[in-house]
Amino acid sequence: MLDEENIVDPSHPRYDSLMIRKKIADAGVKGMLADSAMIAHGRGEAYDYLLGEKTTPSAMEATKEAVARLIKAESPVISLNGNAIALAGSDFLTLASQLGCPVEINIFYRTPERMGALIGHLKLLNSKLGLDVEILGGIPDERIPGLEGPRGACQSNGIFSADTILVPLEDGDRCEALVAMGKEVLVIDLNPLSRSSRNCTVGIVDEVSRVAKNMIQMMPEKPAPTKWNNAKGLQAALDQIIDNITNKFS
Ligand code: PTJ
Repeated sequence: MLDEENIVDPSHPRYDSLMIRKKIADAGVKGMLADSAMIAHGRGEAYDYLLGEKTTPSAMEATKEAVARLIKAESPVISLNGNAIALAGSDFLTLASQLGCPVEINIFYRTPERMGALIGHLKLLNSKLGLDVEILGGIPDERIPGLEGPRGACQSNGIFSADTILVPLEDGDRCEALVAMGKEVLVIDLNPLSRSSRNCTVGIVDEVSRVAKNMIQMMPEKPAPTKWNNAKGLQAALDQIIDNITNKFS
């Protein structure tokens, strides 16, 4: 394991950010991640920096809307990829347990080795947390129409039949394919300009581990869905970035 914890002092101004990065590095060593995982993470970090590295009011609203839709759903599923599991695996299992829904591992760069490492990691977290959340994805028996190759593989009792899916850090193709299947797609992505953010039902422009924690806290409030305007939420995130960088040095 990388030893940044002993190298970086907690008083370092970027301590939290460096520790989040360490989670990705450690999960990479365990074989859980795609080769490009750190690049994807770096892209997210850059947007997070511009957003102020905290949950904005518009992101909190979008998170609440997503929670409301997950509660109202008949068959919700939390789709998890390598980065989401590395950064917020425990919290997504907790959320799934609150919702009474399964999680499904659905990865872009699918290999048997990575699937084994990710399933093993989630099973370990399940038992550490004393939870019994169903972990799907290991035995795919269906395909997401329009997605070629191993990345289209999914389970009939999970993503394939779900009416509402929470998809953190999704790639644009898969988000579009899930929307085309008629599902409500709730995306967590720090990039408000990404295809996933633009094409989903509710886009949460915030860091995945903060969102997972916020969702867990909101669950007991049982929020009700509204008529969500996704474009308005994304524009608010962009406005926040513009506000944060305008006249910085004048
Ligand atoms: O585990 P796999 O095989 O499914 O692969 C996962 C990655 C993330 C490597 C793969 O899906 C990928 O390459 O994703 P992209 O196309 O780079 O998109 C990742 C998106 O997530 C980007 O828009 C980033 O801004 C965003 N992002 C990165 N880190 C975070 C994030 N959003 C929220 N929280 C983060 N921590």
